[in-house]
Amino acid sequence: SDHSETERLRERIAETLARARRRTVGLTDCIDEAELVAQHSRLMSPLVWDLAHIGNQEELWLVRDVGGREPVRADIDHLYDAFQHSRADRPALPLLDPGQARAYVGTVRDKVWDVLERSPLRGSELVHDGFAFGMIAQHEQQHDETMLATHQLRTGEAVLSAPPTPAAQVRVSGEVVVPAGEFSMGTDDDPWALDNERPAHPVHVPGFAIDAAPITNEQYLAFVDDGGYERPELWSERGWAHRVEAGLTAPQFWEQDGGGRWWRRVFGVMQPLRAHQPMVHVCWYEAEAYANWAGKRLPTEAEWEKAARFDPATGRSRRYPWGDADPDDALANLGQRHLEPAEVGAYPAGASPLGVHQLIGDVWEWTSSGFDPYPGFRAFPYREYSDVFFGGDYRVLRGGSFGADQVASRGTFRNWDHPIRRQIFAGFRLARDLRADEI
Ligand code: AVJ
Ligand code: FE
Repeated sequence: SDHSETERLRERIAETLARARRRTVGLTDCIDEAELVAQHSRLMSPLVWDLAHIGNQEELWLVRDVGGREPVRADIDHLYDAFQHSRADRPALPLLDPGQARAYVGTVRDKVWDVLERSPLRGSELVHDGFAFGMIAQHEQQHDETMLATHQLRTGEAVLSAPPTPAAQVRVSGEVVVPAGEFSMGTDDDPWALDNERPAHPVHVPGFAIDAAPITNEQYLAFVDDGGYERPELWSERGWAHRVEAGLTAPQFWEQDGGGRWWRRVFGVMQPLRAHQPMVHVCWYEAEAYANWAGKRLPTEAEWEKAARFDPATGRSRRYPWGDADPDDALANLGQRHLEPAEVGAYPAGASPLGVHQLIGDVWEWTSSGFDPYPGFRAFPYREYSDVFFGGDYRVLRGGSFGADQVASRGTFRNWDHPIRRQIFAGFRLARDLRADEI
């Protein structure tokens, strides 16, 4: 019945919000107060800013807007408005201290439980199918992934731990050909899809080949060993200028010892470079140079999404490479269940019908596309989520990393960042046009 369906939705919202909060608490309870307020990198906020910002967004949308309640702390809105202060400037603000921030997010969440209990979860567009609650859960999880990146940048003793990633079950290599044809990109009916994923629209994609798996450490190391970082002809003009200015010589967090062996620092622990693990922590320019070296290119966003969603048997675009079912731990490496990407071949059940593996989870994948609106885009519910970023100097990333929660990862989900950023959990796979004899 309608009634029990609404109650099931209410329960799913409560679980999704609670999962996000457990993660937020885990990321902020494991270090001392001095480290919560410290600036671990000028690219990142102090963790205590993310914490209170999570509460403030939740207050703005769920307590005040959906709930119609009195503000909890209207006086602090400006401190936690991401557009008023750059990340680098946030440590100097009169922020809530860790104890105050914890109390604040707790007070807000208690009110949200009450708002959720009373919401019909339909009626206005904002609450229809629980959209606003889903949006706020995605917001918290996105900041949790940002906080996880702050943890990776932090120096000092390791504080996070997780079980090892599953081993490869199958050998995956080479490319998959995706035949030419139209597919439906974006969505109208995924209830928690954000504004930039909408509306669904047909896109004709010429035939292309795409790597069956993300580029691994071993593959990327061959580029490094072949002088990839010393050969300007492999880089675009802007890419080379950035390579020189930033002094890039290898992916972030890679270190070579005196014996020539490569290591990777993973949340404070040095580990020998794992050959078959998808590589992570490169900027878009490094991905572009690798592609030039390999004689290939990055996929466009439409190519990536077609590879991830198009079902050749029915012609339909699905939610995930494996179908419409939610991810689980046999399908994808998501949700900070592990602290690194899993080896190529670790998720055969998560492959697409054409045999493209690990599109969802493990690493965000750089595409060649800038961040632009789909035809018919409408900003909802606020311009500052997507609209103000369209047409800027951004590249779209797809798929979600080991640090992305399933609520913020799906075949239509769009992430974006500046082409110089590499503290995010980003890698890539390559694509190419088909040769005449392949069409
Ligand atoms: C979509 C990941 C680029 O973190 O800047 C968080 C998500 N928007 N708060 C970001 C977001 C507002 C956004 N990204
Ligand atoms: Fe935010």
